[in-house]
Amino acid sequence: MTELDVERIRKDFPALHLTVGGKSLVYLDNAATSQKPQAVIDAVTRYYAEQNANVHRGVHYLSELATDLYEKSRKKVQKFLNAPLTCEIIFTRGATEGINLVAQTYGRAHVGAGDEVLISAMEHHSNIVPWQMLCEEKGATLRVIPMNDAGELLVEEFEKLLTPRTKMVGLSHVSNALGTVNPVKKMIAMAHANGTPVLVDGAQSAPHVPIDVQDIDCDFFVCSGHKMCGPTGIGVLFGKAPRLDAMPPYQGGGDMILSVTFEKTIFNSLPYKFEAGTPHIEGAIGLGVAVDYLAELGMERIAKWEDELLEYGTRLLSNIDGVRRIGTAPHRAAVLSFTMDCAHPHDIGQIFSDNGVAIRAGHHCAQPVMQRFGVPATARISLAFYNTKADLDAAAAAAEAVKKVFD
Ligand code: 7TS
Repeated sequence: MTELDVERIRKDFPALHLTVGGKSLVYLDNAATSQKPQAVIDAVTRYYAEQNANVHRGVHYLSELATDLYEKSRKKVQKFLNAPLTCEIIFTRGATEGINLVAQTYGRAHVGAGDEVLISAMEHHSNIVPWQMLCEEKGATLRVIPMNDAGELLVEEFEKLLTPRTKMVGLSHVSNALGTVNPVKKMIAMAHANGTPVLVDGAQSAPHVPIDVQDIDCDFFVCSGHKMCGPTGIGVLFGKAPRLDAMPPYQGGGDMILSVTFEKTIFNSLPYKFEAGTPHIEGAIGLGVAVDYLAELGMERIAKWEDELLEYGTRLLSNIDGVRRIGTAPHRAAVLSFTMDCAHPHDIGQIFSDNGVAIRAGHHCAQPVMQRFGVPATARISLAFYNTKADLDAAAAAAEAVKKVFD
């Protein structure tokens, strides 16, 4: 396997060449959102300049062109996730909307009073709150798979929590707060042995590791385009066709119907049943270009380079006195969360920013993770394939600057 030519790749990303406050930007907040390559920016601009029309309704040239581009993107995403069928790819606003869609359709139809929904202790709020809302509505109970002090899920506890009452499992593939890569394939097999479907939150895995929804055998998989070099406001829900087919629609409106009378509406087939209204056309087109871009670099190569960066960054941080790493599982991806004895994470984030280094500080929309580790917040470095060891050197220098100010 040849290695990534990171210096060449960086030329594709205009934002990586910005200066902030007179310093070259070092962008290490990729878990929040990734930067975009010129090809994606161009695709979005081209759509508005040369291809703009609504999809699935016009017989005129532009509408057919826009529809063709929109549907080609669906195929590209299908290939990227290795989904068996194109109609199993639903365009959403993002991972959050995908999870809400499943909770409100599959969940409402299958979870009843006394049932249980099982999620992990390291979920993002978007894979907690929709299930909590569903459980409250239905009189069901939300159960939580615990984790150890390294931030690894306790798989044997998961097995014990699976009972005939468990109607749904929601699992993050990679934790945004800890970086832990969860053994989803194994856990999905265990859930299936219990007759329970599994939704995998791939918001933090799809940008970093090869995804094969057939291999892991998940029932649902969600991800966000903006974390994968694509536009904001576009994401993907993969669902196994028989499950999606049996689910009621999420929203009603145009495009999701075959026929409407005041007495009765016949819903459209997959995937349109779940795409009510005018979709985010340029977002889907841009996402298609983004997944092509990632696939051309090669997700295996991306994962290998990011692993090398993660190891390098972990070593740098571990050598700084007073740094506590949060999330020390052996199998992690792209995320380095930490606290420092001398400063609050928000102050760390500010001083990093003063040094041109963009990281995130806060609870990362994973407050239960913060509670589990007894911290109010963490500072978080999160990587992408276009990052370099020099970026991590700059982060380490910024951490030393924090110590100078606060120690
Ligand atoms: N799931 C995980 C694991 C995430 O990390 C995020 C966003 C989401 C779901 C929601 O994605 P959205 O695109 O629908 O908003 N995580 C982060 C983060 O770590 N920092 O900012 C957003």
